[in-house]
Amino acid sequence: MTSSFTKNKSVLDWIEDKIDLVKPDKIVWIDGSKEQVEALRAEGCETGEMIKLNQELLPECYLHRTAVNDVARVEGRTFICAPTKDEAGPTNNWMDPDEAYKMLYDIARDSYKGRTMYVIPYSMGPVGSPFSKIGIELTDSIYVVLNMVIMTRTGVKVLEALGDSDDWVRGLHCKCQIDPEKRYICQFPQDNTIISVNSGYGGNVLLGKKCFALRIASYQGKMEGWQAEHMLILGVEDPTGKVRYICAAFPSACGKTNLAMLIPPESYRKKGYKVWTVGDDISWIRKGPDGRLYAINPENGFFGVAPGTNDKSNPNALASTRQGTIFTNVAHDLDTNTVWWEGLDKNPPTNAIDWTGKPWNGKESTEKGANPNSRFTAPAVNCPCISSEFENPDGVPISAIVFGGRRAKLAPLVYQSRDWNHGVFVGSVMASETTAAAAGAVGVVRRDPMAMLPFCGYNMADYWQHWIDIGKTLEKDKAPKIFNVNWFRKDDEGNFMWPGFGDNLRVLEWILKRCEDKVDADETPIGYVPKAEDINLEGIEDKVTIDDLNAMLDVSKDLWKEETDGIEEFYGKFGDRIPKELAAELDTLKNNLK
Ligand code: GTP
Ligand code: SPV
Ligand code: MN
Repeated sequence: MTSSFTKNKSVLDWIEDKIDLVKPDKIVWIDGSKEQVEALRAEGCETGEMIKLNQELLPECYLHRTAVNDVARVEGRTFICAPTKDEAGPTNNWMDPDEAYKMLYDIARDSYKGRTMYVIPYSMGPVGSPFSKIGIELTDSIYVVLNMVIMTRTGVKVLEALGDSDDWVRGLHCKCQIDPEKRYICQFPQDNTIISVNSGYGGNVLLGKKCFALRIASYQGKMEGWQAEHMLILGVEDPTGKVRYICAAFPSACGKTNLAMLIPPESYRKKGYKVWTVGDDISWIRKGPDGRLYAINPENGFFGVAPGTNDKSNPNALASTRQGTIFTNVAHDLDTNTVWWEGLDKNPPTNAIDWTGKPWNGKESTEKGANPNSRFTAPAVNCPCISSEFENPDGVPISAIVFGGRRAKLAPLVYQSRDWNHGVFVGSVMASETTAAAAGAVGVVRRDPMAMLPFCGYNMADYWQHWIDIGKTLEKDKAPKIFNVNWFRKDDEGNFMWPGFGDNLRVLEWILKRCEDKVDADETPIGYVPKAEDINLEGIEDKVTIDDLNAMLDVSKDLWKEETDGIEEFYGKFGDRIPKELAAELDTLKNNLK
């Protein structure tokens, strides 16, 4: 094969091979130009894949509806195709690579007949940054192309940066018949390859995101000495103008986008506090020349949860969606040709189409207008609080790493680990209630280590070992401090105890003070917990009392003893692959609880 876009033989040979397999009518290279994007939007509207929204209210914005059986990641059909089952580990689905290729090629064969193959060269991370990695995704979906153009850096400049290297991630996506019985999302970490068939939804098909930037990249990081994590990155600017950066890992739909774009409470704003967004979902982390850990956001946009996003909860996210955004599976207001979702405002449209494509009257219907996992794909540049360091090829230095999840009971509002290894333990035993971001039951507590359960591309125990090993290379005063937070603790009536959202800055302030040894804490069996009076409640004294705070910070020995049984059972799945440092941490916890 020849092409005017690249002479890279590994690229051309691979594409030629895939053309032979899927047999497209036409091949289109995504060059990164505005004209091409415009033409694809128009074509998407002609085919009915995209709906052009009111261009005065929502310029360059479009709506897309996926098939009703295809609205979330499918963890049960996601496979790590490593050479052996052990390399994938007990928390991943595994398939033998040869068998997987054969099965996937049988499904994909001839599936582009009568269709166009789009070739998307993309960079995860700023083009040319030492952190960045290149991928090529082949797809037969205009929706995928238009999303990838927002979520990643695409086009000719990426091929130029690649040159004739064969260090790039191969991605093949085939819509096929969107048959849920033949839907497979397969990662081949040893081959830098991803194959996704029979889906058209977000995390299943935007292959740069979870498939590459987490599953493949976590494996690359293990081999190359860096880390790929399901973490937001934010900068907290204090009144002196100093900015300190925090990475935080929460499971899907547990508050990363919201925290990353936080608006400080009024009392903090008056003092001069600001929060800057570097990333809302994924961090690539490596040691910098000064011995500290640095992080970049490999993405270029936000694929955010729509429901609940409004001008109170997250005005920055809402503002990010006012231009150049693709909405997926939200309600379509026919009167204004705009979009609506639950929690946007108290005024649902009456003449609308719901996410399934049926007529919908929001004032009368008991059904939801938007799918609970409906999403917006918004360019990062739209975000009013985007960090000036967003494009910094060297990343930002990390002061603190924060883990967190949805726990109605047990986990206190915040606690700090005693040191790096204990922090890795805290991340490894994270548990959280499941959400609509993945197909399946919602609200079930499950272990989700480092929020990476569905995203770790190799054996989770080896991944923990990698964390321990990274820690060994860090000098004590340069290693980020590690914390755990829980915004979701509930009282006996089932109400959230902590107001959350902007008020989470109060907790971040305590975290940053701890990083600089500026505040004391109480030592408990699980780690350091704040003294209630050290969490600033200025402006919310009527909502949260010191007694409430004490209740949120409570560490119940009985509940934690039960928890250690669960941890022991979970660790048991990994046999003797569990790092000895983590086994020792579990022993320490058990002793502390005696
Ligand atoms: P993914 O994109 O799936 O990785 O999700 P995410 O982690 O970015 O979650 P997001 O910020 O979109 O939040 C998901 C849900 O959690 C939304 O419905 C929010 O309203 C809710 N949420 C976020 N922050 C808070 C908080 O501090 N308190 C409470 N109670 N809910 C929150
Ligand atoms: C998540 O589920 O964590 C997401 C959305 O960020 S998806 O891209 O579908 O994985
Ligand atoms: Mn996510």
